[in-house]
Amino acid sequence: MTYSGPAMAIETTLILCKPDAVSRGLVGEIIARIERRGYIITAMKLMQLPGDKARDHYAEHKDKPFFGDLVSFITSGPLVALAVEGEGVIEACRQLIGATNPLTAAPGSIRADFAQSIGRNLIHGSDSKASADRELNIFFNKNEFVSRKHDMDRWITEQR
Ligand code: IDP
Ligand code: MG
Repeated sequence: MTYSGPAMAIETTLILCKPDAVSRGLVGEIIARIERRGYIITAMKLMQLPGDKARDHYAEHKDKPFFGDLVSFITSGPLVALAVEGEGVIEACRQLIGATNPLTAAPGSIRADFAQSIGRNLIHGSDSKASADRELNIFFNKNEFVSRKHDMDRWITEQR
């Protein structure tokens, strides 16, 4: 008998390489870690975020003391927004990213490997399905997503 665990749903999450990641030249490093895990990018853009979208994206933090700094920072330069698809991708990306404070982020996570400070922690990843749906709408129009398959073979060898 073969074990078959519960089928996990294919999800999409929003990843942001924040302005510090773009300025430090870490976008490729971040994307490489996501791609090598087998997740696929279904939308991507380099953009400078307008203030209203930044306030909307971080609305849950609007009453926190750091909200002003957070909005000025995220709008201060170009960021790279990505929609990333795969089984369990929301939780998996949170693990790849590491805890909010780089000092307590797990060794090997992006924040532990490349960041020092909570206000310059390089990357955003949605924290739930509801957040992902809400945030993806802020960054992408429906027609900006491409449909892709996990069909690596035909991209490595010609299929005859
Ligand atoms: P997350 O990015 O790990 O989901 P959140 O708690 O959602 O963390 O906070 C959003 C962002 O706000 C963080 O990534 C970080 O850049 C910033 N932030 C969170 N807490 C603080 C703080 O106490 N001081 C300064 N910035 C903070
Ligand atoms: Mg968050």
